[in-house]
Amino acid sequence: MQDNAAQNNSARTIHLADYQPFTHCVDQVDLTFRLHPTATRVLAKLALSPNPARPGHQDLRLNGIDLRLISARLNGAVLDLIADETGLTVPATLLPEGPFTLETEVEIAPAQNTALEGLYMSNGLYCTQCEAEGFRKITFYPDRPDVMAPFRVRIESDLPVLLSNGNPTGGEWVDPWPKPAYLFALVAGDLIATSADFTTASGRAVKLNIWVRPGDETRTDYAMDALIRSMRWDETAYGREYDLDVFNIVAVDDFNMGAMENKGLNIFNAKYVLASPETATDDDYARIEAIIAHEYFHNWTGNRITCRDWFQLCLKEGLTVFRDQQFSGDMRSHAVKRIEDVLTLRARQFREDGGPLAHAVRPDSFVEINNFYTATVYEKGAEVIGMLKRLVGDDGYKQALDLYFDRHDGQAATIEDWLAVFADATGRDLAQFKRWYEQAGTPRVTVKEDWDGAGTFRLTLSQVNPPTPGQPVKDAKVIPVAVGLLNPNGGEVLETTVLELTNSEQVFEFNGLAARPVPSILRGFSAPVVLEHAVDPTTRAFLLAHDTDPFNKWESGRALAKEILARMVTEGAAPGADWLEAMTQVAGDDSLDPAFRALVLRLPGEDDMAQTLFAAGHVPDPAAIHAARKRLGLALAERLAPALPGLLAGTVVDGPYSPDAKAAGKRALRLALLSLQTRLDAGAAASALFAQADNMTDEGGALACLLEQGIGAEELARFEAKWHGDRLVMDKWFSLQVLHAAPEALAGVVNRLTARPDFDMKNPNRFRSVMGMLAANHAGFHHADGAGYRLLADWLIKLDPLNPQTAARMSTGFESWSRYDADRQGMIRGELARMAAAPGLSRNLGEMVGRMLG
Ligand code: 0A1
Ligand code: ZN
Repeated sequence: MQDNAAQNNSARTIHLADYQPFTHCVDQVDLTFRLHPTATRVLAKLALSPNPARPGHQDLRLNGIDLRLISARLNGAVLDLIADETGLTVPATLLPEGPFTLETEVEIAPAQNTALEGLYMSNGLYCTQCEAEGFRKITFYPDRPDVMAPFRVRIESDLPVLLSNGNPTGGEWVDPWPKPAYLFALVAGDLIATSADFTTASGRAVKLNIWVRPGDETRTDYAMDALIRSMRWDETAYGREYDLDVFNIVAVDDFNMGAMENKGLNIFNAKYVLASPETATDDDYARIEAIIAHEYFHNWTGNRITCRDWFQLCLKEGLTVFRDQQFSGDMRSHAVKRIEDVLTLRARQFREDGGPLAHAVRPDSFVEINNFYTATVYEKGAEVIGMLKRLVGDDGYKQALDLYFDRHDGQAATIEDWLAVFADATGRDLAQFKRWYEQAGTPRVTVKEDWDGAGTFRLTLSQVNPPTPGQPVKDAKVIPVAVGLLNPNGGEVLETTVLELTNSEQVFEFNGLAARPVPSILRGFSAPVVLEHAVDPTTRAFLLAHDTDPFNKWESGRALAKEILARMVTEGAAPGADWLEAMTQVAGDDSLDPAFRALVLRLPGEDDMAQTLFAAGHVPDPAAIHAARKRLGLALAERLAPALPGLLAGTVVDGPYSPDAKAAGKRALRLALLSLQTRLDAGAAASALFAQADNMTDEGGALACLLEQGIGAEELARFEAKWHGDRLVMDKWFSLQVLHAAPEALAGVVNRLTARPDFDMKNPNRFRSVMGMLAANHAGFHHADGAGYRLLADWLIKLDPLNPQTAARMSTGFESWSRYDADRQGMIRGELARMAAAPGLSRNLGEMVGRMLG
């Protein structure tokens, strides 16, 4: 009954071009669950009819994996059918011409389901994960998103809390909204709810419940507050109301991803629900707010309007990420949120786009859909919508979205449908824009300036779209480039204006200028591109001081830091004076938002530097990058030394802890300064903060400052003694040690941690705390002895038979192999080949490894 990886290893490629509607319509689904850890019975009664979109008398093919078929009946008469490895076929010869009912009974074993897909058990709790294709591990069904049906669910069990989708009615859960099977959910167990009442704009009373294990109910207030704010925001910003009488959220300990938007019953990784000041950091609070909002927003963008097929995944994910980013910006600071989003985009999506796993926002083929829940589909998908909004304007965007909800409510839609509403609402031709969905790779935009000395300034913009796997040649895209012009005194002479780059090269002219302006290009990061613009350090420092666009103000400091680091690595240069001076100014400028100052003071990451150096034609040396970054941090600390105590004193937050953006920004600045101070005082200030901290931001942040400098063993032990009973906090304890281990010590640290009894590889959070951080510790993972590569491969091979989804996700640690020198390339390819040859390799990990090997 257990997922047999070898069995599923039939690597069949699915193509978008082969799409066909399903042969039948499902008019009603009735499910009965008799729960048992190793012998759950699932009775499914499906009301079916031939689909007019597929004329002819067709066989009925239902998906089903690891199901023991007990019985099947057609219109009440017993059928003698045998299921194969992937499903069940009822031949057309047995089917009537019109509507009919099919009843099946199957047995499954949730307690043995370590893949966490389908129905499984987590710490005594029954729960489900059906996206993308998990429902077929629960019952025989057309498990595809374009088959939408109303569901009724009955759960038979002695457990106190029994939940499914929709409204509880007469001992059943009834969901009136037709939905695809991937949005089905069931939860059963010993749970406690925190509840609240919400009334929608049109007066519907909704009961909100957040269900957690007994003892955790003290940590649900923030999630509830975020949910209520999300519901209100969707009403005011998009005119979208909630559409059931109850909205349930459940926190589970074992979950492959962040959370899941099942209709009326969102299931969350506990990490993104539970928060208290003592156990969660400011970043945790911000992520909880964003993910609660994301899942809630899916109710319209994903559930009411879903995807025709999995190639259209970005239709729901790109749009929902875009909406949660707008929400977080409204709740906090748009400037800070934009900078953080771009940092993530570059770290994850640009990295993906520049390597063997590059794929289009809407891919046109896949082997395993679970491998396409990627930064490209999610984050680049959101960027594409941001560009669309910029091109059609705020009003055009609003009209298009209203039309989208009107036209496609209750449907399973496509990217063509999405673009058509924009074309119809605004009259704009989007044929060229569609390339953003179809072509992988990060465009490079080059800028050249020309000043004629007589009032005319010209910008020549050109674009190059680099080749990616399977897409050697590309056409020019439409790229919105937001620009502003500053005069030499720092005043703005041209407000933000969007230039539309549609050809491979175009000239844009600005007339009537009194003096040569300083251009601020790609304001707000108006397109997901790499900008190549030769700017001298003095001008970068000028823009850092004067740009009115907060994103570009930050970006100037960032570019300066990266250029200096690059020269330190490649030429052995000293830390640049312009940058040190500029950082001193920013650190002491109380007129700037502390959160913004913290972002400016944060040094570029080592993986980011490797990416940047590689793009500039160098072979990145991880050890040299690590050493240079250390030197740069020390130089900045020494430069700021006289001011640091005063600056640190200025960041003390008075009063009890509050997770709001203002207080969090101050704490972020304090930790950025503390990281510098710790380079000078042997950890005195960080130890003091650690000892007196009353919240996890300070406690964990101070510990990180110490570990970063190779000290803090005593604090680490105190942290463990205090928190050993708390799974989520102990995940941080694991992560911090791995992330901050010295390069040569990393393998030893990982081996020590994985030998502990509380390293439970079946728990994805714990596995990621160690293995995710192993790959994130750039200099350690890429240490020349290859121990990091071997360790990650060993553990992926061990995890794959238990949880192929998480093993496949974590394999992206290897995706950037082609940047490095021949020795490292050889070692990584050797590990990839070793994984490829592992007996019984899953389709998930098999596809990833195959794509990385090329
Ligand atoms: N749709 C969810 C993410 C999700 C995707 C796949 C999963 O299992 C394979 C689980 C969750 C979201 O966007 O939040
Ligand atoms: Zn989503």
